[in-house]
Amino acid sequence: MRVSLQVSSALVLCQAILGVALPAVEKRATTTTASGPQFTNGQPDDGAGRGGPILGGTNKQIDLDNPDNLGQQSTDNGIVPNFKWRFSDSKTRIFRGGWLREQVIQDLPQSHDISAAQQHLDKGGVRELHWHRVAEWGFVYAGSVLISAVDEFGRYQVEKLNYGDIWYFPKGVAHTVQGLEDGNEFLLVFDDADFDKAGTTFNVDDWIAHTPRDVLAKNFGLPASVFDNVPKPNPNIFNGTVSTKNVTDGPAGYLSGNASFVYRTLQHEPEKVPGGGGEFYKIDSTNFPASKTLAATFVRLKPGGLRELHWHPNAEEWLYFHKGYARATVFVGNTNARTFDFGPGDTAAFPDNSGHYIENTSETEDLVWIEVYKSNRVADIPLTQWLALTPADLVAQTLKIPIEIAESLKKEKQVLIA
Ligand SMILES: *[C@@H]1O[C@H](CO)[C@@H](O)[C@H](O)[C@H]1NC(C)=O
Ligand SMILES: *[C@@H]1O[C@H](CO)[C@@H](O)[C@H](O)[C@H]1NC(C)=O
Ligand SMILES: *[C@@H]1O[C@H](CO)[C@@H](O)[C@H](O)[C@H]1NC(C)=O
Ligand SMILES: CC(=O)N[C@H]1CO[C@H](CO)[C@@H](O)[C@@H]1O
Repeated sequence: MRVSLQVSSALVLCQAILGVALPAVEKRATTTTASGPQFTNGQPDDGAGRGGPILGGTNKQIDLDNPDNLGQQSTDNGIVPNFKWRFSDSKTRIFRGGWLREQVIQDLPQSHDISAAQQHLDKGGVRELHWHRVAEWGFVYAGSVLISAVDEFGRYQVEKLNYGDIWYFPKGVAHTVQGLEDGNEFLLVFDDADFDKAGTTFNVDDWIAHTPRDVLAKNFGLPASVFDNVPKPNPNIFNGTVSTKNVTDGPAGYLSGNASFVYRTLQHEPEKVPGGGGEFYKIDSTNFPASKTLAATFVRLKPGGLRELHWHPNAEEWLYFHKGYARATVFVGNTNARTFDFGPGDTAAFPDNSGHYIENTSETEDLVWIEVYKSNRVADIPLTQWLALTPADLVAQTLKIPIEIAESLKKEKQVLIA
């Protein structure tokens, strides 16, 4: 009674402010409620008396893509911050030679450990020579690129990378990347969330342009006029021609074997996935020794598959969704949980140690994503394995389930359940 009184006084107020009558709205609300849950129609209405239609401004497409933001999951509870960022909401910086769009802590404040970007290089396009005060990790998902790097010992590496290949440049290692095919694109991940902070990236021409000319002359033993055409401001990405020169005679040799900054994911066996739900590659310092501050997985989950309920004892989880559609609920403790819907180009950061799953919500399409942790290793504890390796009677008493069920739980990690 009190509710309907409030509603009708609100309506009267609206009518007074807008100078219009709103009976049609009221009628639509009643109709909506009568026809079952409206989440997949983009309305926060469970069809059973909770919620109602959105009458104000809204982005219909985003509502349709994110039914869980509309309250679809009745198991969600509490105020849980947003853990998702769409690269499509980033400002794309366009250059001759390619483009770049980032996700930094100012975009996704819940990503405390990691920032990231998608970068595109045309054939011959160059991400100019530079270094960072943070480590850089890259995953090629289209075309192929040339990477070139030099470390503190004067060791160097020049390699062509293709789909699925990964690079890791430790903090401070000098490097550059060039696109080799008609279209080349990769994911960049950094082990610091505040990537745009001053003092994070150092570009070669920016430095040269801001060094006294007499010092340049002395440093290189060359006339200062050699550097008259160094671009100001530095372009970041520029169009160029594909490199044909090799580096030779490095006094400290080539970065190979365990010192290599390159890991060719698909040339290795995936991890064992007893659950049979897809493929799971782990790339961390146990198989890619250079990658000491970032650990990753590359996952393909079949339609209907589930990345089993688990948490990570060692780190916050950063995610990039490459293909397909997903749903994940993040349990953050103290009765609080929130479900998110993900599609291609979405990123996310799940809090350190929060419980979660990832489900493929497509009937037909594989779900492909990348997880990155600011850690030297990938680590998880699955719910099922935990319960299976705890005295069955304690599990049964805690969850009020039959002891036979507690005794039958799988002791091996399932990882991806079909
Ligand atoms: C880069 O773009 C500029 C401007 O269009 C053009 O003059 C130049 O020839 C291009 N360079 C290469 C290597 O394609
Ligand atoms: C550069 O090195 C690659 C790989 O070692 C070799 O195949 C290629 O012929 C070399 N190119 C030149 C121009 O020396
Ligand atoms: C390379 O690293 C792996 C894994 O850390 C280690 O088992 C192996 O002994 C190392 N090989 C060499 C030649 O150092
Ligand atoms: C093919 C298949 O089983 N797809 C499932 C994907 O996940 C959603 C739930 O998130 C199910 O509704 C689909 O049936």
